[in-house]
Amino acid sequence: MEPAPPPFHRVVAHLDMDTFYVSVERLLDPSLEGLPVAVGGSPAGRGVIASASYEARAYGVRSAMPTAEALRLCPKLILVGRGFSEYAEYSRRIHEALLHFTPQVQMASQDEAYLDLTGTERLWGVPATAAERLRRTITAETGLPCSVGIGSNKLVAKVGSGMAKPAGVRVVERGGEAAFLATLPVRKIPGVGPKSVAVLEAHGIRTCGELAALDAEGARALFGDHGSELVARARGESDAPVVVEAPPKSLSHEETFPQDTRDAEFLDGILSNLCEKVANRLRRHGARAALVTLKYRYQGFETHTAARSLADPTDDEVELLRAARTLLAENWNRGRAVRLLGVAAGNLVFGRAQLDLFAAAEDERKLRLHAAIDAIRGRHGYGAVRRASSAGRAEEKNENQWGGG
Ligand code: DCP
Ligand code: CA
Ligand code: CA
Repeated sequence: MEPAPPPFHRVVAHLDMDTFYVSVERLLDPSLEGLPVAVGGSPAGRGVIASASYEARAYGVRSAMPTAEALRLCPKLILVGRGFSEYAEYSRRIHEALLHFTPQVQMASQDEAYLDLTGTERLWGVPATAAERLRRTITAETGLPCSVGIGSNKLVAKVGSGMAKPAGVRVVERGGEAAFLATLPVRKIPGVGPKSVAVLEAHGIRTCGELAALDAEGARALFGDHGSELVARARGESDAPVVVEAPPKSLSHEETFPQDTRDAEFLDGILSNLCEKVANRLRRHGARAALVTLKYRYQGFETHTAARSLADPTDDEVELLRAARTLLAENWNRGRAVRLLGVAAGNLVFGRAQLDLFAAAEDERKLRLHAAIDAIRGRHGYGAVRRASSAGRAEEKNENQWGGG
């Protein structure tokens, strides 16, 4: 008889950013550190709290609470908020930093992700080590605090990250899933909402352990076909896969100017900065572009694009810039003021470039330079490293993704 195959064990991590919106606000304005801060809608407009700092939570302020009520509980509450595009940008940075660990990344919401780290032990260490590395790296690269749970499936990893907060890690040992959940209230199980909680409580079931002890008949009596799955969840069992999104078709950045301009030097600086950003993201994705598209807008929303193929796909900002400059020179009607520029990298090729022998030394030098630049930008933002041509201009305002990204 064939021996039974060894059981297949997975290692799944769940990352969740701590007080995500508030943390982004604090990164952009460190004077908010240590204060009761919340991001939320205006109390007049019947807005609600989206994210609250721990200092605000100490007063009972919670997310989804009406802002007016939050202000009653905590009159000194500082309400902030810069709009969703800022948070989306950080979400993108988180995603790209995670791809550094494994391509097996599923963004589950703006501020959380699952990673399938199965088989990465030689690279990132045992689960406890990998989880701590993940936490530190994401915080180092984004400047934002986060927490990580790790275990044999998505369910325990997610509950684990919740328990690890703030800025902690929680490891759920293999085989210890049911024991890990046993004392927790049933509402901690992802997917168990207030309705299910009410049904369970009516039957005297409060903890995961009590739910886990239900037999098939009991579970069916309470929840029908769904019952046995619920009991399995209460035992910490789940085989839901980490679902990786398709790789991007293109990566792009654009910028709208406060005033329309014919200043060629200014536009060149913008192009340089956009190419730096696009190149940085290409490298994060392990992608190279075979097509560069320039987007430009005149007054009255009149928008054009022009594209250029590259003989050798690249992730180098200098090469992107060369193509973008040519496109601008060939297409821009210099008599007309420009209000937006964008650069997109398309026809992406994934995987390391084939280096020829003579180019290898030069390429090695570039790789090291890129790694150093990306590391500094990760820590200090884009203002930190600037080529001469993009120095000295005003900080960029609008920046978002366009094209097939
Ligand atoms: N969010 C929102 N509206 C809600 C809940 C959340 O806009 N009702 C936004 C704001 C949060 C972000 O999503 O910052 C992430 O949601 P979380 O539930 O993960 O909450 P936080 O990250 O703010 O706090 P925690 O540290 O508890 O995860
Ligand atoms: Ca969060
Ligand atoms: Ca979350």
